[in-house]
Amino acid sequence: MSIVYALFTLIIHVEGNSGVSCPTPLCQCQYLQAICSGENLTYIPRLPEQIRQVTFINGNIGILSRERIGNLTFNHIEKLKFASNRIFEMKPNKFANLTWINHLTLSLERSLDVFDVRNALIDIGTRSRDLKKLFLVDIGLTVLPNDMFNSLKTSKIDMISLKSNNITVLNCLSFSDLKQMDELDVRSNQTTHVIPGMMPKLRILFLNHNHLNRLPNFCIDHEIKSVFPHLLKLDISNNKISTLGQIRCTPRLQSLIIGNNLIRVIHSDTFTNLNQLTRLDLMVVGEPLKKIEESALNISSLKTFVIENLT
Ligand SMILES: *[C@@H]1O[C@H](CO)[C@@H](O)[C@H](O)[C@H]1NC(C)=O
Ligand SMILES: *[C@@H]1O[C@H](CO)[C@@H](O)[C@H](O)[C@H]1NC(C)=O
Ligand SMILES: *[C@@H]1O[C@H](CO)[C@@H](O)[C@H](O)[C@H]1NC(C)=O
Ligand SMILES: *[C@@H]1O[C@H](CO)[C@@H](O)[C@H](O)[C@H]1NC(C)=O
Ligand SMILES: *[C@@H]1O[C@H](CO)[C@@H](O)[C@H](O)[C@H]1NC(C)=O
Ligand SMILES: CC(=O)N[C@H]1CO[C@H](CO)[C@@H](O)[C@@H]1O
Repeated sequence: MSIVYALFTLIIHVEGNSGVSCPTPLCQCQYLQAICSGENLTYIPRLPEQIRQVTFINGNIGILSRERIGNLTFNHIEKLKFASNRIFEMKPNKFANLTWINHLTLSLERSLDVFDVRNALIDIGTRSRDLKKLFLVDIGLTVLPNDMFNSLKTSKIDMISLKSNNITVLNCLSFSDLKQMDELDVRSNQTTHVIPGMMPKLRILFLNHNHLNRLPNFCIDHEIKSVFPHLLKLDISNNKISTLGQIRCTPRLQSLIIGNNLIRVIHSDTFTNLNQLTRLDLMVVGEPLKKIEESALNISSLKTFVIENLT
């Protein structure tokens, strides 16, 4: 039965697509990729069969619905990107039939409602297990609903970028059901607080260009357990951190980028728990940094140390 069904859909698929050529000048197609753009991009056109990656940029799409996205269901779309298409509404189920998606990007769609975005993730999460990378960049996110990413817990998601939004509180509990998360990028937001939440495989965390005035707490369970036991790289530069205590609960940290904060003194015990640190970047700590206490930089694993403008 399932073989018959598979053959049947295959035949429909092949027939359905044969002879569809690239809808120029709306789109440019090259090998597996199509890029569609411009003022005349008010709908989603049908694309040649081989297309697996599609970008819609600088269009005027307005509303995304299942009907309007229907033309994409003839392709095996793996990477889908919408950037600056004046999308202001996303109807339920729009992505439900796109079961091969592994990269999704929504960027510069500043009129989107956060609940529409959450529902889009539900569409994808409930149908596709393949989603690996999610980019929600510069779409005006401020407060994330607690269940924002819940639907992705059965997916293979390993990277989320929330770059260039206006998120003030980063609640890591929102990600703790996503067991494969390797990288989280929250740079260029307005984050003042990070709520700790276990992310057992997280290796890379970007928190640079935010409004943090202290280093987040990476410890739970009475300060003995790390929330990010595998964190290798932390970029927390360009914040408003004025004092650094002893950095704790990041046992595997190899690269710490901490420049451009308001730190005045680096105390001798600051890095003593970082036994695997190989790169420390204090670039342009500049004006405020007056003193590095003796032996603070006595880190035997250190290979690269960057500093500038120490007065
Ligand atoms: C959009 O379509 C109109 C009418 O077909 C055409 O005159 C115009 O050149 C198109 N604009 C672009 C950017 O392709
Ligand atoms: C699907 O694509 C065809 C051809 O590109 C177009 O004429 C049609 O309007 C599209 N359908 C929708 C629902 O946008
Ligand atoms: C999309 O999926 C629905 C069921 O979820 C189905 O009825 C519909 O025919 C599908 N559309 C296409 C174009 O495959
Ligand atoms: C985000 O913050 C910037 C700078 O403060 C502001 O100009 C912009 O309007 C804010 N956007 C939203 C969606 O709140
Ligand atoms: C540097 O640390 C080592 C042990 O890690 C210690 O033996 C040594 O005395 C320290 N040197 C200074 C100058 O503090
Ligand atoms: C501190 C910081 O860089 N905040 C940025 C967050 O992202 C918005 C863009 O959405 C910028 O305007 C802010 O400057």
